[in-house]
Amino acid sequence: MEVVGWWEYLEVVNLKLPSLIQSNFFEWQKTKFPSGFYFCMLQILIYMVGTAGSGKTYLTKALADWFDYKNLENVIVNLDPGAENLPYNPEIDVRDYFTLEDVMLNYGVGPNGAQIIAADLISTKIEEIKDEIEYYDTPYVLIDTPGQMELFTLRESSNLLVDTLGKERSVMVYLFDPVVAKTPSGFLSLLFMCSSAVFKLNIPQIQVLAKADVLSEEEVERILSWSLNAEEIYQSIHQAMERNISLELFYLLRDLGLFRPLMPVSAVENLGMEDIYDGIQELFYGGEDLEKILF
Ligand SMILES: Nc1nc2c(ncn2[C@@H]2O[C@H](COP(=O)(O)OP(=O)(O)O)[C@@H](O)[C@H]2O)c(=O)[nH]1
Ligand SMILES: [Mg+2]
Repeated sequence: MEVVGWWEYLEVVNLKLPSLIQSNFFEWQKTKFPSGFYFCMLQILIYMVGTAGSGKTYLTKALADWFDYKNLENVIVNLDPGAENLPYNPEIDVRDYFTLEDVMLNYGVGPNGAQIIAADLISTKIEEIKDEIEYYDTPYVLIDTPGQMELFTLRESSNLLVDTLGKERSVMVYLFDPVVAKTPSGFLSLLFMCSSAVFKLNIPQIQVLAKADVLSEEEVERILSWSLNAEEIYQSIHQAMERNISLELFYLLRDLGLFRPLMPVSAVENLGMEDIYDGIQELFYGGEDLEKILF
């Protein structure tokens, strides 16, 4: 039996992952291919998303190292054309197609204009990036997105990219900047921002409290309690701000499913990598480890 890429197979049967899981697809697949060959190694795309300086690039490196340590094959995609001194060597790099400097020279614009043009230019290289990713065919693809979050989340080219690479195999790791998340109003703002990323890109999200090593234990606990409880953050905001904010707003956020436990992570201390991995397994395989399902 020839190895069939999972994406080709999905195209043939036209099924989406959730229905595969519900229909006990993996069990069916084992009976279909009793020789022990299981083709369906789902290639999962992990997008790192967060505000500028929140730690996306360093978390990409730390997670890739952890995957390597666990013998989980992975590749890194750098989507930041302005990246300098990356801590990792990306297998796939948008800078191979163009850099921020190229854009500034060719279009006669400054760095801000170039960032926006570059974000849109990515849409012209999607097929090439897709081919490169599929050439590697590793179960995990870590995608480091451009510095400023809005360059990725608000541009139409990102929707096109996520769609073309495959929404059904995509997850976003959203990084809460620890310094911003420390204050109640900062935390609430980040909650709005991460929900805007979900609305725009329409893929599942794992929320992490980045650089947790720079916070005290009490600060981490307080931020985690806000992420779990609408009333808790409402009370804190009420105390800290002069203005009245309706409790209904917090209930709305809660009912939209935005209050989810934040995972503290640190690229410096290698904290939380397993939690991210478990979160991904939970999303795609209902908590079962991939290997347990396939073998
Ligand atoms: N203390 C600490 N610093 C970090 C951590 N991750 C990143 N940084 C630092 O934060 C800065 C921004 O990180 P970077 O990953 O480039 O952010 P990005 O703009 O979101 O990609 C860098 O100077 C990193 O050294 C972390 O887990 N702990
Ligand atoms: Mg970066």
